[in-house]
Amino acid sequence: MDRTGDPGIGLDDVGHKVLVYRDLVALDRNPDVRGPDREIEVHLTGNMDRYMWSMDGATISEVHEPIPFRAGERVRVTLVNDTMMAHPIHLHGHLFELVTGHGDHAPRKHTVNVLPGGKVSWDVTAIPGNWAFHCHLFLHMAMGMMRVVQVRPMEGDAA
Ligand SMILES: [Cu+2]
Repeated sequence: MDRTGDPGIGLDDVGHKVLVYRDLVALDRNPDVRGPDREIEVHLTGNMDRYMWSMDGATISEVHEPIPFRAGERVRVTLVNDTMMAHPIHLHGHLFELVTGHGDHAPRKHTVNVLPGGKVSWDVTAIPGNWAFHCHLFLHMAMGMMRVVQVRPMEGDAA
């Protein structure tokens, strides 16, 4: 479920106000306010007992295909955390807009923490290149919670 209104782990009963993702609002209007052209869902997966971490049930070493985007397209990415740990997920080369109800002043992030059992959606405008997309807990990344997002030019665009 959407947990962007929940305090982080250990901050439930601290006796003072805790800011949550939904409190964030961009100071400036977002540079790209188009709705998404398409949507993808990525599950954050793993096995706590064996300390195995993956995306969509497979590690980076088991998946040789990148996640394909087209340059300039607007993609809604929904991260679904199927594990019992929080994962701060980072996409290189981009700022994305969290879908937390702030319209054209959505907060812009390059990393978003996804709470256990939580899901987070964001919209991103794809920039050409091969971009690392991974959990920012180094051991999780090293164990395989990582992909490459490959952004290719649109058909017909000059190379
Ligand atoms: Cu992680």
